Amino acid sequence: MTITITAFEQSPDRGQGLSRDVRVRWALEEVGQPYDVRLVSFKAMKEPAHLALHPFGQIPTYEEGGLVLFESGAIVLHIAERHPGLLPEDADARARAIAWMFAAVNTIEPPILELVTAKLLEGDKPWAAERLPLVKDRIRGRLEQLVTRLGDAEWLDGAFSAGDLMMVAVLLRLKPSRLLDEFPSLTAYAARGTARPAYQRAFAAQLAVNAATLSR
Ligand SMILES: N[C@@H](CCC(=O)N[C@@H](CS)C(=O)NCC(=O)O)C(=O)O
Repeated sequence: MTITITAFEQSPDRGQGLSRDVRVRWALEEVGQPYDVRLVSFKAMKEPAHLALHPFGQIPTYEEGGLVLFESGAIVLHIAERHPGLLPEDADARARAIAWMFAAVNTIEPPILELVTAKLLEGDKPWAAERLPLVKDRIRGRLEQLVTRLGDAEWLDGAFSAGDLMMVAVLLRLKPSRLLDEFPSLTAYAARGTARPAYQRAFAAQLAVNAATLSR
């Protein structure tokens, strides 16, 4: 069955790979599933046809036969459960890998998103300069805990899993702020993720879209 995902017609990051379709592309590349991409504009995302797929008018979405999914974490979990390669066979190890997926989107990503809000949406507020260091320190606190848990390991829990895929994708969102540079072991962890051929293919595919739209 054909898999179709949605992505930005023109990503605000101009192809730096920070938009959330990249994690879905990456998962599909890891498990060797071909997929089609339907590009949507910001305007189209808020129109009924797209809202029928995604109640919040965002990307990515995932369509496969009669199945429609939204939320990048849920989509990656669906892919990982349907195809071998992203979740361990052992039931306990599988549960732990899924816990890391939740940790990525539920514990690490929220303070990172707060930073985006503080800079882009609230940067002109009179209290912005005072708030920014607090937001950054909250991220640092979480990253320190992650450093402790990762230790000298290559991946978070044994072999590379969907938990690492989601965690690396979330950490990459720190690129513009350079906060990740303060944590060499996490920088190296993210680099191991982005060195994977599946990530490289996913990144190249989204970059090609953005390069094409920017050159128009
Ligand atoms: N929690 C959602 C967040 C989806 C999301 O924020 N998508 C962004 C692109 S990365 C988007 O569509 N932004 C446009 C908008 O919200 O209008 C997920 O992980 O899929």
